[in-house]
Amino acid sequence: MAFDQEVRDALIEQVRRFVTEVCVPAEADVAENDEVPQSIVDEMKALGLFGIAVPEEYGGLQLDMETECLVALELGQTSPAFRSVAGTNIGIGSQALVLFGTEEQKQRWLPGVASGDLIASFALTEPEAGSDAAGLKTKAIRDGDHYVLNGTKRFITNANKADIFTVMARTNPDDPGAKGVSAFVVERNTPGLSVGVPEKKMGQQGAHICDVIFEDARVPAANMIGKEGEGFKVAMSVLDKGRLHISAVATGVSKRLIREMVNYALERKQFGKPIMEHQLIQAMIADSQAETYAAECMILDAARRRDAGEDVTLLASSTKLFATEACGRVADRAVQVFGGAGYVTDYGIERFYRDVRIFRLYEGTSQIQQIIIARELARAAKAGKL
Ligand code: COS
Repeated sequence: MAFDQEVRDALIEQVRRFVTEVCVPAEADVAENDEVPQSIVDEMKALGLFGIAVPEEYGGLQLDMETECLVALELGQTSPAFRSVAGTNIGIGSQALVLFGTEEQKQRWLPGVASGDLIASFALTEPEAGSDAAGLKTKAIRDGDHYVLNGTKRFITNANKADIFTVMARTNPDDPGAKGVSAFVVERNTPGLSVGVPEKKMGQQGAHICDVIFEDARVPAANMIGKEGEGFKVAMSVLDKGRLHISAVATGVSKRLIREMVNYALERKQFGKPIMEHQLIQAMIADSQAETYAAECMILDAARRRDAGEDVTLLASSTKLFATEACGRVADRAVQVFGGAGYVTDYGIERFYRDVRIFRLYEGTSQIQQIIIARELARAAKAGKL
C-alpha cells in the first residue's frame, strides 16, 4: 500500500518512540535473561509490527518495501533481538505465503501471522545445506493426499516459538538440485515434527535458533506453496526481500552506534580535550557516517525499485553485502572509539559488536552475495542489458 506521507511519518514516529522508550532501557535485561519480556512482545503486537508485510485484507498493514525498510531502520536502533521477535513474521516466515500462497492458505494463516498470534518460521538450512541451499536433503514423499517429511533443519530462527514453518523439502529424490525442491506450510502440532533446544550463540541473546526435526511427519498436499518443484524459487524470492529488510536492520544498528560514538567522544576527555576533537577519532566516526549514509541510500533505492515492480536480485545482494559489512566495520570502530569501555559489558557496545556479526552470515553470507552479484552481472551482459 502506498502510505500517504502523514500516516507513514506517524508510524515511523511510533516505532521510534517504542524503540527509545521501551526497548533501549530493556536491552541489558534481555541479554542477561536471553528472553524478550511478554509485555514488550504485546506492545509489538499492538503496534501492528508482526503484520507490516501482510496484506490489509488479512489483517496486516501491507507496507510497501520502502516503508518497511524505514520501519526496520528504526527497529534496528536497539538490540537486534527485539526485531527478531517479529522478524520472521515480517519476513522469511510469512512471505512465501504472501507471494505464492493460495487464497485458502492465506485466509487460514495470514491473519494469525499479522496479529502475532501465530509465529511463522522459515526452514531452509540443514546440517549439510547452508550456502548450497539447493543441496538440501529433507525429503517430502507423496503418499495419497499427503507428503511424508523426513530430515533435519538447522539454525531455524524462532523455531521454539513457531506455530507454522515454511519448509523447503525435496519432493523429487531423483533430482538432487533446485528443481527437486518444493515448499510447504507445516504446522507445529504435526505428529513427527519436533524442535531442538535453542543453541547457545555469540550474540543476539533473546532471539533463538533451533533444529527442526521431521520423522515421518505427514503434511497435507494442500499445504504446498506454489507448484511442485518450485520451492527453491519460492525460497529465493523470499530471500530477495529478506535481504533488503536485514540491510535496513543492520543500518539501523550502524546509526545507533554512530550516535553512541559521537555522544561518548564529546564527553570523554584525553590529552586535555574531548576525544571528538582528535582527528583520528573523527576519521573513524566520519567513515562510519559516510558508509551508513551510503547503505541507507542503497536500501531506499532498491526498495523503491522493488515497489515499482523491478527484479531486485542484484540490488538486494549488493545492498546486503555493503550494508552488513559496513555495519561490522562501524561496530568495530565503536569498540575502538570507546577504548577499554568498549570491551566492558556495562557500556553495551561489546554486545552490539557480537550482535551484528550474524548479519554477514544469515540470509546468505557476504560470499554468497558476491556470487549472486557476479552471476547477475554476467547474465545481464550476455543478454546485452549491462
Ligand atoms: N528469484 C527467483 N528465482 C531464483 C532466484 C531468485 N532470486 N535465484 C535463483 N533462482 C532460480 C534460478 O533462476 C534457477 O531456476 P532455473 O533453472 O529455472 O533458471 C533456480 O532458482 C536455481 O538457481 P541457481 O542455479 O542460481 O542455484 P544455485 O544452487 O547455483 O545457487 C545460490 C543459488 C547460491 C544463489 C543460493 O543457493 C543461495 O542464495 N544460497 C544462500 C542461501 C541462504 O541465503 N541461506 C540462508 C538461509 S535463510 S536464514
